[in-house]
Amino acid sequence: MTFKHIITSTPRTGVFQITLNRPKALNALNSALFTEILTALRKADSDIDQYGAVVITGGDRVFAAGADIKEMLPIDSAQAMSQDMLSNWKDFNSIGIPIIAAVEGYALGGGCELAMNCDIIYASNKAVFGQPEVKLGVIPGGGGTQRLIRAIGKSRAMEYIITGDNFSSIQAEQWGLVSKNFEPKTVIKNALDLAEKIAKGPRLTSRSCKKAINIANETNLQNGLDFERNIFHSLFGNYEQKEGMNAFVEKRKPKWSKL
Ligand code: DAK
Repeated sequence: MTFKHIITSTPRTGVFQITLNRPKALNALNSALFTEILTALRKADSDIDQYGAVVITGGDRVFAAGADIKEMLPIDSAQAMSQDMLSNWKDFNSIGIPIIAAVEGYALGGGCELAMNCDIIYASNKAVFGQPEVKLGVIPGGGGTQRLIRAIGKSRAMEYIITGDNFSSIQAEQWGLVSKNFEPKTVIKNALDLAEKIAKGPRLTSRSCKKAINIANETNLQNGLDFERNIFHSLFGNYEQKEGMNAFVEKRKPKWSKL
């Protein structure tokens, strides 16, 4: 599988890495690039024997400075609506494999939204987040108004989306948007370590964790609890549940891979 705007690799066993590769445009997310991300994600998602986790990164300098402004500039609202512009972003939500964003430098606009689409965000302590769309005369369109409020609360989301001001990775960690901060240029390594740890674990079960946690953002507590219990029940009898519980009883390490 060859791509123009991303590089894919398998740097660790079970780990699929996607590196955004439009450095001259600060990894601006044009529609072709986003389609490539989805294609690559589907590939990793469809092969649970090969892959247990994904890392998405922009490399050591920048994560992504947003959707491609030059691509969007000439579009009018009739075209945006008739083409359902960038609507394939929602397909990201159907990916079951855990995804870690490794953020260095700017994660702005669609870049911040791409990171928030991922399941875990690791970032450099010098990384910069923001939803500056208001300064372009638009609002966030890739989930920013919906996901930022859930991550950092209403008052902060209002302040930063309405002003378009950036916020630091240190703030992002304190507010719960970022899971952990690291020294610059060490984020990818730390993200790969985490991805490898997840990939070495029970892969069906980690996907089930992801599914259940994501439901919490989308439904009320009672429905979420019902959903969680249904997933819990459904896991009984599968290889990972038998192996995990047998290993505990037999006082040995579980062997998660059947290969
Ligand atoms: N789009 C296109 N090109 C970009 C870009 C972007 N978002 N960001 C940077 N570039 C390009 C610059 O035009 C420049 O290109 P050349 O002039 O060299 O050809 C090159 O990258 C280097 O940028 P700068 O010269 O500006 O670099 P600086 O270090 O001076 O500044 C910066 C870095 C990140 C502060 C600055 O580039 C900047 O402010 N960039 C724009 C940030 C921004 O406004 N981002 C939000 C874009 S709107 C949706 C999904 C997603 C979205 C919408 C809908 N749906 C699912 C419906 C998302 C929308 C957005 O993200």
